[in-house]
Amino acid sequence: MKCLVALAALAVATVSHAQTVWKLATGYRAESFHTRNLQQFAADVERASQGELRIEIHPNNSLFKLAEISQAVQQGRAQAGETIMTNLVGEMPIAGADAVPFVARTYADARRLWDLQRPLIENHLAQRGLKALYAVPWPPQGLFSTEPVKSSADFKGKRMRTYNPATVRIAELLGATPLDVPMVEVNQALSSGRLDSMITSALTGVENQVWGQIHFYYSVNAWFPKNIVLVNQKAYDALPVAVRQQVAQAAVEAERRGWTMSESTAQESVAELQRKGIKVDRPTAELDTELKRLGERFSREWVHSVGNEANSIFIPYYFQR
Ligand code: PCA
Repeated sequence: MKCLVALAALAVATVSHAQTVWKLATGYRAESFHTRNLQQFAADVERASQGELRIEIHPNNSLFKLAEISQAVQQGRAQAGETIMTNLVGEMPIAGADAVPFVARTYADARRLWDLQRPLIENHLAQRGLKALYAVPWPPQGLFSTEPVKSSADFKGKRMRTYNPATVRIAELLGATPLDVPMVEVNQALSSGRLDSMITSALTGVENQVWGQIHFYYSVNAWFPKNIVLVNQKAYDALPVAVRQQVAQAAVEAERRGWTMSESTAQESVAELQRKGIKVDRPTAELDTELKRLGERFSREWVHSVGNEANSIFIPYYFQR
């Protein structure tokens, strides 16, 4: 009898602690700091919820390709995903705010920009049945080149790697030919001689071991693109209230931790490029002026195409410091 009662109690306990498993897709490598941060987030959630929610991470485009992730989460084909925020611009142009060149030049700027952008993004996501958990920037975007670059004339007719609409437009404005290459295929594209230059973080250069072909890195700190971690709202709402709070709390911590990881990775990566023989330099005065002018033109076009929401970020960003 005693044994039966114990068994029944065990069954009740098992039912009330039914485990939910979320699949979380990301387009970046398992070793990348964004993914390590995700692993920590998943571990925190599992521990806080005492195993009620387990988040299974599928890195490196293995479950869905980077470009498909937000749609897959929206359609519930994965419960959660991490993508680069600029992948959302087709549906919410304001997601491109962090890729407008020369707006945010420091981590503190990037933080202020995200604080202003966040409510707008959350609102657009909510209309699509999605919820933002947290966002973390990539280190600042610098210019890599196989040959020295003195001015914008050096890009004419050359092939520039792109990863979002903003980098495509920049390549066009520089007179280069844009070539879309996923982050995890940069090394391959360089090795097969398909690229002359690219704008991305020093970290992405390190992860792709670009030193075989790339010999120059100019720290132009052009912008801080962010990755965003999304969850399907229905999947979130299906969790017990306590678990929802644990997820939200772990997300706050993941965001804080991710920004710190990004900043320390930024410095380490530039040093690593240098150790591998890449010449790290500042842009020439001429290139610097040209890039700033390009940035202004890009900003004007961007504000014009996005409209009101762009102003609602940029006006406080520039005037309410
Ligand atoms: N790395 C990613 C996005 C921004 C970055 O620094 C990439 O190059 O695709």
